[in-house]
Amino acid sequence: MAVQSTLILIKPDGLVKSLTGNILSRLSEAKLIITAAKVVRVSRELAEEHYSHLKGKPFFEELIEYIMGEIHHSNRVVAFVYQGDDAITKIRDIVGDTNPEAANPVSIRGAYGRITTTGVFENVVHASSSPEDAEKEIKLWFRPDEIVVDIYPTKEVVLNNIKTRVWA
Ligand code: DAT
Ligand code: MG
Repeated sequence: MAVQSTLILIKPDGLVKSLTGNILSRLSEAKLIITAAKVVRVSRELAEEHYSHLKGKPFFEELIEYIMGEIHHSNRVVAFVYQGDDAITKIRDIVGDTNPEAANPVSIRGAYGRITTTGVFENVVHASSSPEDAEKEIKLWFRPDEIVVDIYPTKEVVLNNIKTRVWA
C-alpha cells in the first residue's frame, strides 16, 4: 500500500442537484483525510487544461461547457484533495465508471449520473485515475500553500510586477 493523493471535483450537476453532502458522505467511506478544499470558478483555460488528454474527441466542446457550468448555469465546482493509503483506487471505486449508465448503481456516478440526449456524460464528480494524473491535476487546481501537507517538491520565488486582486 502506498500513500497517495487524489483530486476530486464536484461538478456543476452535482452542485445544482444539491448532492454535495451525499457525495462527501460516500467519499468518507474510504477513511482518507481531506488535505485541501475550495470552491472554484472554472475558466475555459482551466477546463481545457484539465481535459487536455481528450482534445480532439467529438464530445470535447460539450465537456468543456459542462465543467465550466454553462449547461447548468452554475459557474463553479468544489475541489478537494484526499490523501491516504491507495487513495486513488479507493476513491475511484466509490465514484464508479466514467459512463454513468454502465457504472455500478451503488457508486456515486451510478446513483446520481445520467447521459444527456446530446450524449454528455453528466457523471457528477471527477476523481484522478492514476498517480500521474493526480499530480498533474492537483498542481493545476491548487497552489502549494492551499494544501495542508507537502505532496510534491516546491520552490520559493519572489514575484515582482504581478497584477493581483486585493480587498479594496
Ligand atoms: P474519467 O472522468 O472517468 O476519468 P476520462 O478521463 O476518460 O474519464 O474522461 C473525462 C470525462 O470525459 C468523463 O468524466 C466524461 C467525458 N467522457 C469520456 N468519454 C466519453 C464519451 N465516450 N462520451 C461522452 N463523454 C465522455
Ligand atoms: Mg480521467
